[in-house]
Amino acid sequence: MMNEFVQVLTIAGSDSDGSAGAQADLKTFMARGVYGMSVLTAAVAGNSYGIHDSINMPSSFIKSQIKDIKDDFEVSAFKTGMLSDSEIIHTVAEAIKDKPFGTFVLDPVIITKHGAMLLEADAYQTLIDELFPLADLITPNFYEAQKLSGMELKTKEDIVQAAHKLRDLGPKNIMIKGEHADDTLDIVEDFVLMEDGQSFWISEPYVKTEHVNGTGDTLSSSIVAEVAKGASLEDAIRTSKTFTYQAIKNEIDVGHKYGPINHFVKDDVK
Ligand code: PXL
Repeated sequence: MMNEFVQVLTIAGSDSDGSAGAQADLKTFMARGVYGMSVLTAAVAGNSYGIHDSINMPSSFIKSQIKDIKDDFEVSAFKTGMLSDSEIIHTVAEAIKDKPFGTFVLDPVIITKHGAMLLEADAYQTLIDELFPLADLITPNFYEAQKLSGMELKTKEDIVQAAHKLRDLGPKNIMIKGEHADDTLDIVEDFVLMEDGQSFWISEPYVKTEHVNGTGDTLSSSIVAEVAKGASLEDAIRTSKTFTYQAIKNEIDVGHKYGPINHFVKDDVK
C-alpha cells in the first residue's frame, strides 16, 4: 500500500540562498513530515548579506500554478509569504477566495532581517482589504504589526490593543511576534489572540545570534504543517514556536552574516 501524505502549500517568493521564502517553507514542511508544494510569486537574488535583485512572477503565471495545484491535489492547509505588490495580492485573493486549500495562515511579509522591503508600501491596504478577511491566522512581526495596525507599539498593552485592531480587520486569529532587535533582552514574547477571545503570551529565551533569516517563514509554515496534521491552532502555534526556537538555538554555520536557521533540528534537542 502506498503511504498517504498530508499535503500543504506555500504561496511565496523564492530566496536564492535557501534561507527564507519558499525554500524555508519547503524545508520546514519536510521537517514536520508533510508533503509541501510551492506557488512562486516572485524571486529574489540574495545571500546572507542582503537582497540584491528581485523579479515578480506575471499574474497569469501565478494563476496557472495555483490552477495546477487545485486540479490535482488535496491541500489541507496553506500559507502566503512574499506578495510584492497590489497586483499579486489581488491575483492570489481571486484564486483562493473559494477556499480551495483549507486553513489559511497569512504571514504578512513586509521586511527581511537585512532590512529589505518585500512589499510595496501602497500595497499594505490591499493586503488588509483583500486577504485579511480570508485568513484564519496572521503572523506579523513587531514591525509589520505596527505598519498594519497604524499603531506605535511601546508597551504590552499596546500589543494587546494592536492585536484586537488587526482582528477587527478580518483575520480570525492573530499572532504578533515579539521584538528582538535589542540584544540585551533575556526573552522574546509573542502575543496570540484567538477567535474565541482567549489570548496568551508565549515566551522563549532570547538567542544571541545573527543566524535568523527565515525565522518567520519557518514559524508560519510549521503552523501550516501542524494544523494540516490535525492539531488545534493553539497546539500548532505552541509546537511551531518550540521548533523555531530549537532551529535558532542549534545554529548551523552557513553564510557569513544573517545565515539560515537549522531545519534539521529534532524536536527533542534541548
Ligand atoms: O523572511 C522573509 C522573506 C520572505 N520571502 C522571501 C525572502 C525573505 C527574507 O529574506 O527572501 C523571498
